[in-house]
Amino acid sequence: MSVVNRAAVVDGNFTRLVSEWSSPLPPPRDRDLPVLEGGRLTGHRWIELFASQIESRHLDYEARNLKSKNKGYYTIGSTGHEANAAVAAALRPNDPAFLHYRSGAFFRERARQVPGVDSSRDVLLGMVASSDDPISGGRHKVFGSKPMWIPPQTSTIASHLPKAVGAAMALERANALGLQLPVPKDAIMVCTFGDASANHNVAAGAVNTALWAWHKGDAVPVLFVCEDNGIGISVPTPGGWVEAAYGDREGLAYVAADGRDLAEVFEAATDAVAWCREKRQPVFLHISTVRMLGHAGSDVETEYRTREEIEAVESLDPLLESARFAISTGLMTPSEVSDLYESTRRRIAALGAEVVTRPVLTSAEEVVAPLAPYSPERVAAEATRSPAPEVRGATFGGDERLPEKQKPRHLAVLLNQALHDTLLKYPEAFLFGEDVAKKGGVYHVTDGLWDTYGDRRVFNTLLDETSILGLAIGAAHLDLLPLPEIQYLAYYHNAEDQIRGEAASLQFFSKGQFRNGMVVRIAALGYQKGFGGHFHNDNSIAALRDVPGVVIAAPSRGDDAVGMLRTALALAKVDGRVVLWLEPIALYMTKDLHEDNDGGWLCRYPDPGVAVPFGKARVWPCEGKADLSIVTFGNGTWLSLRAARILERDHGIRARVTDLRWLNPLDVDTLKAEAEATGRVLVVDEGRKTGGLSEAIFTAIVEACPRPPKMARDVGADTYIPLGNAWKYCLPSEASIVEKARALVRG
Ligand SMILES: Cc1ncc(C[n+]2csc(CCOP(=O)(O)OP(=O)(O)O)c2C)c(N)n1
Ligand SMILES: [Mg+2]
Repeated sequence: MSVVNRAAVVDGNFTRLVSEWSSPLPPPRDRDLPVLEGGRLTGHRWIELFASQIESRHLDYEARNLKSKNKGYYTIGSTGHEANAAVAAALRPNDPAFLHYRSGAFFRERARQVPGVDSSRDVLLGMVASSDDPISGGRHKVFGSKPMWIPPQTSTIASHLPKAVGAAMALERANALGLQLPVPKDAIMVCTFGDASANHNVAAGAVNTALWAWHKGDAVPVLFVCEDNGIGISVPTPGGWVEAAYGDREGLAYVAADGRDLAEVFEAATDAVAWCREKRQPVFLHISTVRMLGHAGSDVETEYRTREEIEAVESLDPLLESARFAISTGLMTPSEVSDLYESTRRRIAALGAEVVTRPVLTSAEEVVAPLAPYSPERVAAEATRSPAPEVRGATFGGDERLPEKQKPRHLAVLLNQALHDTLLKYPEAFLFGEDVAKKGGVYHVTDGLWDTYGDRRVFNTLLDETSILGLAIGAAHLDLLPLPEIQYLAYYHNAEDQIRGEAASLQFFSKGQFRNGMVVRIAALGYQKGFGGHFHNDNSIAALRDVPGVVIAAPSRGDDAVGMLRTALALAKVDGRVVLWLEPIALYMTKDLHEDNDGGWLCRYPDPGVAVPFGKARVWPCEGKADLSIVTFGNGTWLSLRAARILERDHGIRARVTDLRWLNPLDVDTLKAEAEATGRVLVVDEGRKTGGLSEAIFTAIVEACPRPPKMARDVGADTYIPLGNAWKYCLPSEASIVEKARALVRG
């Protein structure tokens, strides 16, 4: 009983039902009338939805056909779920839709509402991974479309729910602020997902977040659509579970419908959409469906379902149900149904034959092209654009109180002032996270922002990093500028899929048509005296570094932080880049460099219009010819500058020090220049030995220099950071830098 045969069986069931129809035919029904007593779906519209169901089904057959010829690469289908066409019909085409992989009929139906989209051809282009695929350009088979307001989603089930909730929450905040948005004020967000996915902590968390916000009085216009086929690959969902879990939740309107009945789903979806749109309340639409033809073409269902069970499911095929309805109510004759079905088959087959002739991606350059867009001039211009002087004056409390007119201050203060300027410069910027509002953040970096800009723009979220990042992604989909804060680096790891899987991949899977530019502020790195333990001193950046396309910034001093932030925001704004912004906690309050009270780590606030160029390191040269170059970042910069002084004073060794500032991409030109300037490079990396930055720096130098310099590294141990004072044994120190530098110069 092969999978291909099951498709033939299901196809045959349909054609037989129609061709062998023997019951008497009723008189033709007026298609202008509703198909249900008192309902809102006319016969005409019902037939269109039926056509979308059929088209989606034939796409699933064609996917298998293409796969069998080794021309197609994707066979996860929508067979049995086609009633989701009625959900699309109940929505507007500019209600942003975050769809899972069984929303084929939804996709087709929305295309009916958007001129100029041939959705089936687009889907087929995706299946054959053609570079002509208008959404991903051959990078994945996804339901996505810019004109249809369907951002592409990844295969990671449930990972799109936080952004749907986030977009709904952001929409309401932006509306309240009167901001211009790319969707109407009364738009709602919709997300579709399966019954097994509804158990994922990310889904449960997203629903929880929506309800938490609703409970505290926020509007959250999000429609959760659970397409419940009772199984997740091979694992049955216990009967009644989805309703038990979501049917009776405070604040969650719940509507159920039988996915075999197109008209019923339309009525239920129309009610659900109207409720969500008018009340701005989260709504859960629970559609019972069946899953036919296995999880995917490669799934051999007989391994976990008996033939009788498979046939029983197939007998519940919603297309059979729709055909029966059409014929038995007089909406369509058997031959009209058959003509629709067969003409659609022919059209899809013809499209299938055509798409295989279309081009595919042929080089790594083409593949990566949308990953990390960078427009240097525009970014530089945006970074150096400053808010109007009078606005700044008014906000800071008079010209004399402008930050650039104040005495030099430490990093936390300058960051705080830069965030003030950011919220001034970008009315569409929102700053949010745990404890950032009234408290002003754990380290007071966001002090005063809540008082100045109000609760709509600076607000506390609930304690869930996945939701914080989901909110950022959703907000950015609406062209807002999110500044989420993650309280400590250790807790970024808790939610990193929202960046790794979702935010960072959006431009890749949409050829840059959708973007979610943001600056994620993360309090990070070690060396905190007196407040110890791994979770507040996490120094592991490997999981950030291997995310394609993200920018990683790590300022070590106040003036750089201000100038870099201006550029980071410009990258998010101009090129839609995701910037991971690491703030070295231990340097927040650091004032001195070499001696007590020398004020060596205090900085003047850079004038408006001054920015640190993207990807450019800062070099501290030394007097005379240097013996070595120290390359570092973050706390390592402060330590290395101190070590450099000791080296010169006590050992007669002269060192240049480079603060990379941008950890991704690396400033390879400066690395090369430093290597060539001294012929000796000591890398001081407070990250771990394995997966830290030192590996990348070594590699970059070796690749860039025809004659590589002598190199050594002083790095963090491969460990978690311990409590108490034992961390000192695990991270580079002034003394260890001196020692390694001496060895490098001597050896
Ligand atoms: C986070 C994650 N874990 C595992 C998978 C592999 N996977 C893909 S679909 C699926 C089952 C989903 O079942 P359900 O949510 O009921 O949707 P259905 O396929 O039945 O429509 C699994 C386990 C995945 N894509 N993402
Ligand atoms: Mg399922």
